[in-house]
Amino acid sequence: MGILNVTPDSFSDGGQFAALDFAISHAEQMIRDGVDIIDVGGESTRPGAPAVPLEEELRRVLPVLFALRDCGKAISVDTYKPELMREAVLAGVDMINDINAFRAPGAIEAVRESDCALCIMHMLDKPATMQDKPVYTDVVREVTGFLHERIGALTSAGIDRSRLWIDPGFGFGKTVEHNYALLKAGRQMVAELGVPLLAGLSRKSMIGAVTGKPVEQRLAGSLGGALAAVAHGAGIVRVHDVAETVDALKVWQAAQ
Ligand code: 9MG
Repeated sequence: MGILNVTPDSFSDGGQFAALDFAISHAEQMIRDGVDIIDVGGESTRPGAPAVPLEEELRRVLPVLFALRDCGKAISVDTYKPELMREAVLAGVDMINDINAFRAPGAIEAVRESDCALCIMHMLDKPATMQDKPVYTDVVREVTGFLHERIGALTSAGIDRSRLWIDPGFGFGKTVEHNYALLKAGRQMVAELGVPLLAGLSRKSMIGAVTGKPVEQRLAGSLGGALAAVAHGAGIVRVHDVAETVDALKVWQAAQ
C-alpha cells in the first residue's frame, strides 16, 4: 500500500490544480513502482496535527479519487469522517482505512451497504494528544481487546468479517516499546482475531528510535520494518517508498 497524502505540506504551494497534478503524478509513479493499493488521505495524522474541516477534506480527496478510479490499482481512502466515507464508497473505492476504527457516529452505516474492505486501526485518544505519555498495563492484550470489540461492532451491524483488516496503529498513542511489542505480536493477533493484518511503520519514530536517524533518512530502517512486519504476519504494509519496498519484498518472497 503506497501512501498518497493530499495535504498542503505534501506539495509545493501552487494552488488546487497543482495539488491535483502533483497527487496524480505521485500515484502514477507509485504504479510504475509496483504498488498494489494507493491510500489517499487529505488530513495529516502526525501527532499534534490539526484537524481538517470536512469541506476541505472533501475538496482535497474527491478529485483524486475520481482521477484515479480507472487506474487499475486498488484505491483506499484514509479518513475517519462518515461523510467522506459515503462519497468514497459512491466513487467506488476498494478500501476505507479508518484510524478511528469506525467509531464516529454514522461511520458503520456509511460503509455497511458497500463491499469495500475496511481497515480498523487502534489509536489511543486522538492525534492531537495521543503521544502524551501513553500508558497500558499489557499493550498487546489491550489493543487486541479493542480490535476484538470493533470487529464485533462491525460484524453485528451486518458487515461480513471477510471485508475486515486489523491494524495495531504503530505510533498512535504508543511508546517505542509498545510499538515493538505489538509488531512482534502480529501473528498472535491474526490468530486470535481471525482477521488479516495491515501494518504502517514507514518513516515513523519507532524506526528513528532504533536507527537514530531523522525522518528524511529512514528509508533503510523502514525497509527493515516492512520485512519485519511481513515476517510477523502482515498481509499489507503501508509505505512511502514503494519501489524500494517492492524490491525488498520480492527478495524476501524469493527466499521463502
Ligand atoms: C493514515 N495512517 C497513518 N499511519 C497509519 C497506520 O499505521 N495504519 C493505517 N491503517 N493508517 C495509517
